[in-house]
Amino acid sequence: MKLDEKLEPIYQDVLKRNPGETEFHQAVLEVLESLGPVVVKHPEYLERKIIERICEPERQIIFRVPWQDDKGQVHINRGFRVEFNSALGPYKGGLRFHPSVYLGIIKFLGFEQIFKNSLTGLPIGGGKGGSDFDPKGKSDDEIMRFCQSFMTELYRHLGEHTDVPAGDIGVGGREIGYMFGQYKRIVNRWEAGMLTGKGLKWGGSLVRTEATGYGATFFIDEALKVRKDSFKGKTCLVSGSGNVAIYTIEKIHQLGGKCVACSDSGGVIYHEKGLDLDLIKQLKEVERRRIEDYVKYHKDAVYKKNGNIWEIPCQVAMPSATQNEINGKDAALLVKNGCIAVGEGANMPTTPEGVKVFLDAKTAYGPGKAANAGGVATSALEMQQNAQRDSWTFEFTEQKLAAIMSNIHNLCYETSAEYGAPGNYVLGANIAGFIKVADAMVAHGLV
Ligand code: NDP
Ligand code: 2IT
Repeated sequence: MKLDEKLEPIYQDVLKRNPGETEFHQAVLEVLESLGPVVVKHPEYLERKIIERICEPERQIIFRVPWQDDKGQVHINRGFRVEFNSALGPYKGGLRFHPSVYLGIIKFLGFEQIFKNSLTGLPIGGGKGGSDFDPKGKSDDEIMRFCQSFMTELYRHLGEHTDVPAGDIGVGGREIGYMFGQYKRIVNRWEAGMLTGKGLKWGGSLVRTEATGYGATFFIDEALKVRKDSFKGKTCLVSGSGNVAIYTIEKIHQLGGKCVACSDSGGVIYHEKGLDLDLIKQLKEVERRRIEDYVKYHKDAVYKKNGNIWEIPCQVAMPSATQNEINGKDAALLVKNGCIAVGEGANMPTTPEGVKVFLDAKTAYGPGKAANAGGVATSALEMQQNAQRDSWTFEFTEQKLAAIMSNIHNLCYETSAEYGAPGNYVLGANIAGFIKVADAMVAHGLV
């Protein structure tokens, strides 16, 4: 797609100012491609340089994280927090611990987060952080020491009204616990609202663990409803086998679909009669093992080392592992094999070539910033409960999540229709997410 001539120089400037950050470039281009008709309607966004400002993080923090392993060896990692945009609320977004993390990854995630958080309708700005630390194979003590060292620097930038991190790849309940403990110790305050994804016994919210996967499934359920269809009887693929994947599988099964495959960075599990979710939870959440062990318990399942999950025929695909995991070829294969809906639990899991294939095929394609917004939305519900010193029931919180996802779906659908492409959720999400932030920035003056 060609960029609007007024937006092209802005994109060129982003390329020049952020050399080598390819994922960030990709995320910016995808949003700018949708904004052509918006700046025609709203020349004030160009006059006030709103887009240039949105592409420049408000603050970027990079710091050293020294820690000692169980043998006493010293290791040095790099920590990041990119506080991207606070027009709608305190910076909000997860922390990712993965060896592939560098500034370009955190900036793409932080940039996406601005629009995602805007779509939730809740008062949260956009931010993201993390480290190139690799949690794989580390002992519990090593994880704790790393989290403590990470928080010993990051704490000074956080606070319930300033910046509120949560989990992402490699960061779950255990890591949030260690970081909360260290923050509390340093500031000498029990400040529940400074982190989300907390344990249920100390300020966490029911449904936060399930929220991203459940929410992505609710979004696609809404998109299927538009087509007078549902999950009932659908064969589904869910990539990954972490937090988002597990609760996507759970909700799909509750809605009558059948997930036949999941994966991790080592390979793919295919189980034709449907995945055994209790076993996956036991292996991944309780024992922290690899997904290949699944076949030790189910002789009729197959494990394909380095396999490509997208080769398996399905009607619904839910990429829930990482960025750029579906390329143009994978997308074409999915469509050819009868896939009618794609819901992105992961952030930016489809390459630009893949997105084009889905849009051309009129696939019900829910981009990450809309489809996976249930996680951060439920984080905002956790903050609401913390502020009220209250805790809500599972049913009440899940109903709120379902309503939020339905609203996001409808907002994206209506916006896509208003801009002449009904059902193009990429356009709908980018435009609706952007306009709310842009209007707040106009209202706040030149800051
Ligand atoms: P987890 O760490 O719980 O799980 C990640 C899963 O993805 C693992 O199975 C992992 O396999 C796989 N994976 C990670 N990196 C790669 C890679 N480079 N190649 C292949 N597989 C990979 O993370 P989450 O489930 O929390 O996050 C998954 C995705 O969802 C991410 O894109 C994240 O940004 C997004 N997301 C998460 C939210 C949340 O609330 N947690 C909210 C919204 C989006 P392995 O163990 O082999 O590395
Ligand atoms: O990508 C995401 O939205 C997340 N990792 C969740 C962020 C949050 O603050 O709950």
